[in-house]
Amino acid sequence: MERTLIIIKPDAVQRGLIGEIIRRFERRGLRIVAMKLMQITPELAERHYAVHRGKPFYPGLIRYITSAPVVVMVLEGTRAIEVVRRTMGATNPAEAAPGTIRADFGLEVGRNLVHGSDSPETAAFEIPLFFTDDEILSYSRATDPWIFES
Ligand code: IDP
Ligand code: MG
Repeated sequence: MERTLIIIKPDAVQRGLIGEIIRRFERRGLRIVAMKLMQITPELAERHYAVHRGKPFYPGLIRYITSAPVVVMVLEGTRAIEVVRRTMGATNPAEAAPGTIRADFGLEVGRNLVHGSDSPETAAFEIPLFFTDDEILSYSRATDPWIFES
């Protein structure tokens, strides 16, 4: 069972899309194991996006992600990292497949609504930036046997 970090970015929160985005992950069967509303500080943004430091879009990216509140979540499920990335769509909404979050609600790469960890290593790095161990819950749902085969 994999875990992945999701950020519902400032544009999605401002546009009233929190529920719509959570709904897509929830109905997929992914289990929410941590969730909060917060405003990302420049220090946290720089740690989270350290791999992009020095790129032309980096200053704008830090401004964007710190500009207003976000919802951060940890989702758990079978191949959760890949499933979430496919549900989000390609980084640039103009190139994302129809039916994905980024294609259905976005137009530009700098306003692409949602973040999801891109690998198990990235998820292991990102999750502790946003959540302490005791903020991540272990629980089962009555529906789990109808979603997970074993
Ligand atoms: P990802 O979010 O799909 O993993 P990354 O390449 O890791 O995409 O880029 C991180 C974020 O930086 C993107 O989600 C997007 O918000 C922003 N970004 C990436 N490339 C560009 C760009 O060329 N212009 C503006 N923003 C960009
Ligand atoms: Mg990325």
